[in-house]
Order: sequence, then structure tokens, then C-alpha cells
Amino acid sequence: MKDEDKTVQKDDKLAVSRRTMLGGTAVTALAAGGGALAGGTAALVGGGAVTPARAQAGQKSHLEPGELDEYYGFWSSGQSGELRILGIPSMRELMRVPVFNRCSATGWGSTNESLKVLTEGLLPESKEYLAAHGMQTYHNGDLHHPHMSFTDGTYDGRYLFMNDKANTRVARVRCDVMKCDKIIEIPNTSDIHGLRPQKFPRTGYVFANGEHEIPLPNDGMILDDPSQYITIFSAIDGDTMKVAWQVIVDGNLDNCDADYQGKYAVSTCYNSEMGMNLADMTASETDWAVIFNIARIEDGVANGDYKEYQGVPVLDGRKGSRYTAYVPIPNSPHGCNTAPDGKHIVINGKLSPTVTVLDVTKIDAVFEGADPRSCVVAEPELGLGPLHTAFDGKGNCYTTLFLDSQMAKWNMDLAIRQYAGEDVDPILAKTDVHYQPGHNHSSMGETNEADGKWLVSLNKFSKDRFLNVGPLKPENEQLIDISTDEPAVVHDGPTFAEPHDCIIVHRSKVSPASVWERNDPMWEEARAQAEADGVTLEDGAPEPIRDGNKVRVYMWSAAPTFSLESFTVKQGDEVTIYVTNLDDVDDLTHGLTLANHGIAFEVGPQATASVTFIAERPGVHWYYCQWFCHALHMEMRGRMFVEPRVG
Ligand code: CUK
Ligand code: CUA
Repeated sequence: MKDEDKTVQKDDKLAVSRRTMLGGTAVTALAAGGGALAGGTAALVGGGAVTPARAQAGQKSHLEPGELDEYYGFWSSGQSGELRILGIPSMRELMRVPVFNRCSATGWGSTNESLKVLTEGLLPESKEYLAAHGMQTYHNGDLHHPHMSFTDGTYDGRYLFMNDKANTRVARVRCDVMKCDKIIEIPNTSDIHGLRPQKFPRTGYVFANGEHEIPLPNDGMILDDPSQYITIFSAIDGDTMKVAWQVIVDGNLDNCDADYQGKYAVSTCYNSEMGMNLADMTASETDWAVIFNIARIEDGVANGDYKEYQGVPVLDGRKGSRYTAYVPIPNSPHGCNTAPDGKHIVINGKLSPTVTVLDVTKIDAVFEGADPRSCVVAEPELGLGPLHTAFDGKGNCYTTLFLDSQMAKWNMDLAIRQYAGEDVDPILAKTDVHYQPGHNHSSMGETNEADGKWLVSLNKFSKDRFLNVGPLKPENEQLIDISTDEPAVVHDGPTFAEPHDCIIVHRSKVSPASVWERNDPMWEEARAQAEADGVTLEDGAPEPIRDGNKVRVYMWSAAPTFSLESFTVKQGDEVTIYVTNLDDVDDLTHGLTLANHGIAFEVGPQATASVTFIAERPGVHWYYCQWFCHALHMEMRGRMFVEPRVG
């Protein structure tokens, strides 16, 4: 592709890159019927001194040192299992928030506080499995979809919710401190994929799709009998992080979204055949979008029309049920995106070159018996492999075309008119992306405040876009300026495995703290234990507190010292070390690393963190602060003496 990047010689009449030309030609061909010509095409026919689209970009994406971004980007990391925070438009990575993974830097997965979050929501059968492997929790996750909580159709800055496809979990991150505070495993289903919060009146529910079909209960009594497999749609209460109800559906479930009315949620289904192999899964020409009627489901729960499995009311929403409607959609739809106009939901075709637009105002009639397809108001053909659609709030939609490696910009109104029989072409532009885009997301695009400024295309392959780093390549996430008629790629952003989805949130919606509140619930167990031991976390204790073979060490940190220069325990003791950071200064994080014990964790300003371990190694072991905090940071250390077992 290198040649395509090069600008054609200056004396060439058309001083445009080959890529621009290819893109432009496609636009010309596609727009021929509709007359909706975009800027790029005009530039081509004009000839002479034509500036490439890149230079015409309307907004500044490069920030000077010290300049702050206008948006937060909350990024999934797929199989890395963490949440990432980027600045948009600079695409600078600002932070990594461990969620389903373990983190060497922050101690997520080894501190008592994080282990509580990681273990308390596990199902008994997971705990049994993990115990058999000497594990307290899963060490991996597959985090695809991070989405913020809503109030009245827009982000409210309270929480971020995200799925774990690998181990069937849903997590919540607190936006005030950007730490995960709840993780639950979802019962009765397998492999949570699509996840979206309720937009209206508030979140409310977090909707989560179980992707892979399993028997219910999945206890080994049914094995290779797919006719008895089911898939489940779950509604989680975002405030309590408890599963409120579940609905059994036909086929499997992929992605989902909610409406702006608080009435419906919609999920795509790509295996209506219930096939167990590729050929069977793609055999049928038609799959469907499943619409969930929230009021009817809540009535069903209130009236006892369910069976309880693992403490959750499970309703039967299979075909013919009053709780659901099945809208036939061409083969294997994937993405599901509600438009900020509050009226339309776009179902992305994947194996079909089309997207299907549902009109939510026509869904009531479907539940009263109208033909399910009567809520379809447009089905434009966009190109090969449409996966996900984003919106600019001005009536335009941007759909990723996985196979074409393009972003199709199309107009909702034109698509509806075309479907109604008018001779118009809804496609306004096609932008090359590099390469094979999955999700895309526009600034504030999944809210009623979509502002049409930036679009990010999350591309699955980077191939030749960066220096070669070996067989495993980064993904390539491209920033696209959508503020002008012709979308322009303005930035390549390599990322490690493998963001599927992201959201772009205006910075006015989020205001994280710089210093923890001392009474934060995160360490409430530590506080209770200190109280029981007659000490405070802030004062610490001069000596370890012994309770049989359990020993508790309370210390504080203040740059550049720990309150204990040393402490002594006995071989075989179960030791818990609590560290409370007394510094209350912006950016003054300490840490505690205990050498040769696999222990390291972060203690933010005014935070408490703790670890528990067995002191099985007699001798002198240094602990040190691993977060550079002071000119005397290297001196911030102490010794643990472990007396050998006698006899
Ligand atoms: S999915 Cu990965 S590209 Cu998990 Cu939202 Cu579509
Ligand atoms: Cu405290 Cu480094």
C-alpha cells in the first residue's frame, strides 16, 4: 500500500493521491444516481491544484504539549481484559484500568480489595473450578463493550459497564476514581457479548447478551443435543449489580442497544439456524433482530410468569412469546446501533451488504400483531461486510465495511426515501481505512448529544502502517474528522490486543477525583479490621498484631517513608499488610513491593490497600515503594524479618 500513500508528481494534472482517486471514483460511481456528490469528487473533476482531503480537514487533531483533549475515549481492550482511557482527538493513551485481567503495576488481582471485587460475584461452580486450580479468580477476560451510564438519553458520568465474553461476566467501573468496583458472573448463560445500558429514563438496566447456546441448566445431563440449547438475554440492575431478569430467546445473540424511550431493547441474532458449525450457522438467508418489550417483561416478572434458575426469574421469550418480537433480517446481522434522532435503530448486515433500519415508533404495532417487518423503514446497500454504525447527530450515519476496508457515510433520510421507492442514493462518501474495520464510534454518538466532530475506526489489521514488530501486529485505530462533508483520516493510532469498541465522551461529562476520600467503601473491610484490632488505618500500629498464626501489619506511607522501617513475623504466619497513603497531594501515589513474594500494589493519595500472604520464606526481605514519589523514593523501603520455624 506504500505506493498508494505517495502523492502523484506535482506536475501531474491531478495532484491527488491514488487512494483519494480510488475513493473518489467509488463515490462517483455510487453517487451517480442520487446527485449527492461529496467534496472529494468535485476536487477530482476540478483538476489543477487540488489539496488532498487530509489537508482540508476542518479540525485540529494535533495537540501541543500540555494541551488537554476535548474528549475522553473509553476503550475496550478485548482479550487483554482491561479498560483503557484515551484522550481524543490526540489519541494519547492516558490510563489503563485493570478489570478482568491482573495488573503488575497496581496489584489488581492480588490486593484484598481487588480480590473482593474479582471473587464476590462468581458463581459457586466457577469457585469450585478455580479452587481445583489453586486460583481465586479468573486471570483473563475478553472485554468488548465499554459503555457509560445514561440519564435522559445522555452520559451521566457515574459508571462504565463492560462485558467479559471469555468468562461470562459484567463489570462496573466507578468514574469518580476510575476503578472497577463490581464484577458479576451471569448465571444460566454462556459468554456475554453485546452490552448496552438503558438510555432512558436512566441506567437503570444494563442489557447483556449471552452469545453461545447452552442447555439450561448446563449440568451435563444434556450434551450434544443442540435442539435443547437456549440463549439468554439478561437485564442487570446497574445500581445494585444484580441480575433483574432474563429472557430465553431463539437463535443466539450478538450485539444489542436500547431505545431513547425506555420501552425496547434490540439484539441481533446471527445463528437463527442454531447450527453448531460454520456451514450450519450460515445456512439460512435470514436471521433476525429480537426486540424485547421491557414493560411486558416487567409485568411478566411481577405476575410470576417465569421459572427461577440460580435465583433469577427467567422468562420464555422464544418465538410467539408476548415479550419479544423477531424481525427478519438478511443473513447474520452483527452491530446494533440506535441513532441519536431517538427514532431509528440500525441493524448491520455483516454477511449481507445492507443495513436494516427499524423505526421504533412502529414497534408498538408489531407487538399488537402487525407484520414484524412493518417496522423496517430502510435497507440501504452500503458495501461488503457492514459491521457497526455511528452517527453525527445531523442525520448522517457512518458504517464500517469490514471486507471493503471502508467507512460508508450515508444519510438516514435519503435511505428511508429510497426504501419508499424514490430514486435517490443515500451514500454520501466512502473513506478508506486501514484495514478491516470492526466497530467505529463518533463523539457522543450513542447519546442524544451526538456532535458530529470525530469518528474513530477500530481496524483489525494494521499490516504495513507501522514499523514491523514481529508476527503479532498492533491494531490500527484511525481518527476521522467528520466535521466536513468529506470525512478525512487524520491520525493512525496503534493499540495492543484488541479493542472491539469504544465510546467518545465529552470531558464535561466526567470529573474524576485526584485524591481518594478517606471513607471510600473500597477499603471498608480494612477499616473494620483495624477497628477490631484497636488501631486506625491512619495511625497504623508500631508492632504487628498477632491473632493465632494470623498477623496484621498496619503502616502508613508519607513520602519518602513507611511508618515501619521493619517488622517481624514467624515462618508460616498468614500475614496481612495494610498500607495507608497519608499524602493528599495530586499525583502522589506510593506503592509497596515485597521482594521475592510476588507482591506489588498501588496506594493512591489518601487510599488504603492490603495484601495477604503466607510468610513461608525465612530471612530478610525488603519492601520498597515502586511508584516514583520523591527525590528519596529509592530510600523509601523497609525490612520484613521472617523467623524460621522451630523444630
Ligand atoms: S463486536 Cu468485535 S467488531 Cu464484540 Cu462489538 Cu463487532
Ligand atoms: Cu513512595 Cu516511591
